[in-house]
Amino acid sequence: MTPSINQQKNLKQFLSLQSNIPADLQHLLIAVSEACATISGHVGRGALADIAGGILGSAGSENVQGEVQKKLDIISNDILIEAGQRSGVLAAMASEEMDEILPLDLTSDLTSSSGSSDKQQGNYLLLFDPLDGSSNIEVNVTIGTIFSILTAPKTDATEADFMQPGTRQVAAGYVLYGPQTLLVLTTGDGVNAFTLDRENNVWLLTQEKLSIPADTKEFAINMSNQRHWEAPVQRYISELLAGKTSARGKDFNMRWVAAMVTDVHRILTRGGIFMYPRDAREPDKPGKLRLMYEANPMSFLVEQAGGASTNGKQRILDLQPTKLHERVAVFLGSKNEVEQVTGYHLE
Ligand code: AFP
Repeated sequence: MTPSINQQKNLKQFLSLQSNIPADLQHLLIAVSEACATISGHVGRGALADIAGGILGSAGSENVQGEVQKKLDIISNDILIEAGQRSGVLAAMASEEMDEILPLDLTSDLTSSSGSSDKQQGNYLLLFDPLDGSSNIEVNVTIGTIFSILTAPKTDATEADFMQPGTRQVAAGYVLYGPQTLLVLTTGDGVNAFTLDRENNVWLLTQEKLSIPADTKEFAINMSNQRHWEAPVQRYISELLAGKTSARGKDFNMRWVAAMVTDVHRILTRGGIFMYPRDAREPDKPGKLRLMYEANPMSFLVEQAGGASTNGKQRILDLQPTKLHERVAVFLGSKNEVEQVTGYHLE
C-alpha cells in the first residue's frame, strides 16, 4: 500500500502514533535513522567524499571474521556507534565490525546521598551490520545497513545478555543505499517503508504493510558454490533449474546481488526465495551469514510481511544464539518455497 503524497507521515509522526512503541524506543529508532541518513550522504558522494583519501577502497584491516574491512565499513560503524551513544537509551551495542560488545554506562555525575554512585543504563541492546554487501561499494551497486534491537537486562550488560532468540527482538530493519535511500522497519506490527527525502533530510512513509506473496518464480543463491552444497539444496535447486520439465511444473528466474539487504528488499517487494546454505567449504561453520545482526532482523521482517525463514530445519527466530558472531544457514522469503526446501532437509 502506498500513501498518497499529501498523506505521507514522517518517521517521527509515524512512530508517535504506534501504541506499541515506548518513547525511548522511538528515540532510538530516530537516532538510528539519522545515522543512516548520514551514511547515505557518504555513500552518495563516493570518490567526492570530504574524508582524507576518499571513502572507496580497503581500510587495510580485517574484522573478527577475517574479512577485509572497507573504509566505508569503518566510517558507517563509527557513525552508528556515535548515534547509539548519544541516544542515551542503550545498555550496549554490537557490530559485525567489532570483536566484542560495547557496553554503555549512562551514569553522568549521579551520586546518591550515601556517596555510592547510581549506575544508569538504557533499556535496549543494538546490533548492526553497518554496511552489508561491501564488495559492491566500488561498483556502485546498492548496499545497506541492517539492525536489530533487543531489550537489555537491568544491570551491566554483557555478551550473555545478547544471547536472546530472534523472537525477542523489539524492532528490526534495514536501510538501502540505492537509487533511493529506503528505511524498512518492523516493530512487530507489520513492515513499513520510508524514503529519505534527501533535500529536506526527512524520512517519509511511502509504503505500508509490505506483504510477500506465498508463491514465487524467482530465487537467489550464489550458484558458484553449487558443488559444495548438501544434498537437499542440490535437489531443490536442480528442480528449480529444470523448471517446467520437473515436478515443479513452472520455470524460475534467478537474481543475486551479493548484498543480502538488496536481495531481501527485492523479496519484500515482489516475492522470491533467498538462500545462503551451509556448504562444505568450511564444514565447521553453518553458513556464511551471521545470526544476530543479519539473519535475525531479516527473518523478523520477512515473517512480519507474511513470509517464512528457516535454517533448513528450524525457524531462524527460534534459534538460541551461543555467540555474538555465530553463523547460520538461511532460507527465507515466499512461504511455499521456504517450506519446500525446508521439507527436503527434514526428509
Ligand atoms: P560483504 O558485506 O562482505 O560484501 O558480504 C555480504 C554478504 O554477507 C551478504 O550480504 C551476501 O548475501 C553474501 O555475503 C554474498 O556472499 P558471496 O560473495 O559468497 O556471494
